[in-house]
Amino acid sequence: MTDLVRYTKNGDVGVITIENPPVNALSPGVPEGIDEAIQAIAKDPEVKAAVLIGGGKTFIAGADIKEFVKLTSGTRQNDIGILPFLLKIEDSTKPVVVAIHGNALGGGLEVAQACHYRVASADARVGQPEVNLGIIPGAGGTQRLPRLVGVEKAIEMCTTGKPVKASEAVQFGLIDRIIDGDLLAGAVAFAREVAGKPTRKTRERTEKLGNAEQNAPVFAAARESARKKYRGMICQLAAIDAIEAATKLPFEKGCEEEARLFYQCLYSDQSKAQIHAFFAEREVSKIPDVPKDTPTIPVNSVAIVGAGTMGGGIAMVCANAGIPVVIKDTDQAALDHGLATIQKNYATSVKRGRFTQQYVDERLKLIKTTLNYADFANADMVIEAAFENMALKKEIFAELDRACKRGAIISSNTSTLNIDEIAAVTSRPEAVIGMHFFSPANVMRLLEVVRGRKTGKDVIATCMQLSKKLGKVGVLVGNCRGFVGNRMFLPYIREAQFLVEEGATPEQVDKALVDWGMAMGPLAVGDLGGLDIAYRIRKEFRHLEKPGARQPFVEDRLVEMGRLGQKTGSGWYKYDGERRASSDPEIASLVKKWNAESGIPQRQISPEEIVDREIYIMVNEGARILEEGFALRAGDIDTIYVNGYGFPAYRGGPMWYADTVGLKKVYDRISEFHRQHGALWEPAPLLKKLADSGKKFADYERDSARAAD
Ligand code: ZOZ
Repeated sequence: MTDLVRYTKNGDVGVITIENPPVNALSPGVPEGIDEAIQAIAKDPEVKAAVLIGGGKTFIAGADIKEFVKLTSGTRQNDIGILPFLLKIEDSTKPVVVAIHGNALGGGLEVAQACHYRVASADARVGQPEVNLGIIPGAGGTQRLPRLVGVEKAIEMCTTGKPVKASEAVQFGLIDRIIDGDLLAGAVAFAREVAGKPTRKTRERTEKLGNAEQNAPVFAAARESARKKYRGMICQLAAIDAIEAATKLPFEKGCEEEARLFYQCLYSDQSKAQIHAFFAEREVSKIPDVPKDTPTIPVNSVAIVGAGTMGGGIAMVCANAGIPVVIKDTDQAALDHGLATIQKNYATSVKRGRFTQQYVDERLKLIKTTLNYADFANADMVIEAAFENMALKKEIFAELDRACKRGAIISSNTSTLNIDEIAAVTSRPEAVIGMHFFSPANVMRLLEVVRGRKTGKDVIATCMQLSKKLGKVGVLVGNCRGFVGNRMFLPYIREAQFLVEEGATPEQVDKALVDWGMAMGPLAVGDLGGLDIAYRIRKEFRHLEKPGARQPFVEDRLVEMGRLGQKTGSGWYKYDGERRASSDPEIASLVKKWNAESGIPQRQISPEEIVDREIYIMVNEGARILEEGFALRAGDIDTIYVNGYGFPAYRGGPMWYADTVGLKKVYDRISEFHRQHGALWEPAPLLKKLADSGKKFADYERDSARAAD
């Protein structure tokens, strides 16, 4: 056997164990090792059946994604070659039982499908998540899965990419038996039950494939829904095509079609971008001066200041992770209101089937309220989520310094204020850090962890670890105005206003960006969050703008008219009682009038120019952030944008996207905008440097980054 696969015997059952930590990916050596074991079993008259199982925490989590990168970058020539070895498993005359715990994902589930029987622990997860990487199953999954679970379920699993629990998969025939207790022992016993019986080859099964007439409307509906739900993405449609091939072609031909579509997707820019996003998300936890073995502080209880929208959302996040929380506010009415909102949000989740009532009752028991800081005395961590005002935060932090035990982490959820200034009012700035959750906190995956000048490394390590426990993607950023996400987002929403002030309609601006892949247009986003928020920030920080720099004016006027967005029924759009947007003729005439008064020349603006200006203004700011060291890597900025700002994963994030366009081209276009629109478009020095030397943001490594100071 190879080093990655171990073969042992348990009496008359051969046990093949994959030992390729951490996730038992199908790296080179794993298929070969399994193949050798299957051959050994075939030759051994004592062995009547086989069990295939994962060593460590999981079964196989899929193909080795690093091998895909080698293929597409040209450092590996041959294909991945998993298909032929799966045929050999399936052709074994002695039954092969796969025993699944942890995850059987992608190529891992495809291996399982080629085995004759599948048993699993109840909490194991099985899925075809390839679409999250912009590809489709490439080792027969689109051909065998519909044979096991039917066309509709196969389409659902391959297009959503969502894994299902084994306890659910047993109901639709993907798993044959759930094993309670010791999985290996249960699987060996199962193997003995089926030993000697004729083996069933999945590829020869046809009973669930349906016929052309039944399938036609299913495929038509699936394509229509995929086009809507996954706007602009190609892999979901390719997965549907491959599954349709399973229903129309013999297995071998279907596999050829699957391979063609698989490679088409794999070599696409979309897949390269999504694979980048996958690895970038895992890279964020690597902080050069905070190594993996940095000691962490146990966080077994959290105290939250403020029962408003953010405080309540953060309380739910903690409770969902099993951490008890106490929320403090200044009066009982605020606490009652906050708690009622939390209860309402949980009730909605129960109604939608996301949580059971029992789960919610348990979570609610973990949430307490108080009017006194004295109840913070035992908290391991505080998250302050009060109103965004420096004087108020300073007052609160001085109180927290008095109330909290030594060793507690004291964090702020501020999105705009200076963490060092807040930390300076305490006697322990090393315990102070920013935990910038995004709204709604219980939904959004992104969490910016903001490092102050004096923040302790143990505090950083703890917050990064905690973010994972809370189900968030924590990204360490430096302490600059707006941190990373909002620092780039402010120019983006400002540019959207300039476009309107030059003659584009709000609809044209938003549509160009939505068509390009953004989850929402920038003006609609403003309406959703409330135009008064950006208004306040603009006013508060106006003195820091470059003197004489162009300022937008239309949105300020909308706010001054009381058009604050969705909450007032009108902003850039008007909204009905269900908060559905429609174009507002009043806006069109107001903007026309104001624009005429402003003297700004009016013109038609193409969708291409709208997208270039919107995305490149962010990229330019991102380049500054990177050079100034407020983000550790370009990939960290991409992770922030894909997880917190509705940036399409299939474009990889703003910095990756700029790399794919080519930094010389991006620099030239930004220089053109600089000539046309002035100082706000001054190209970032790093962008120029990389463009001149033919490099990419992905190549850029700063010697010392402020996020790592
Ligand atoms: O890691 C989580 C996960 O979701 N992994 C990806 C699962 C996935 O997408 N599988 C499908 C892969 S594509 C595929 O299988 C295509 C296919 O059909 C085969 C095609 C064959 C071609 C035939 C051509 C005709 C997971 C849920 C598994 C675990 O989550 P955790 O939070 O516990 O751990 P992570 O995410 O921090 O990961 C730990 C380390 O493992 C690395 N890793 C994970 N999955 C990998 C992988 N490396 C390579 N390949 C994978 N599939 C991950 O990068 C991390 O590494 P470090 O260095 O950051 O620790």
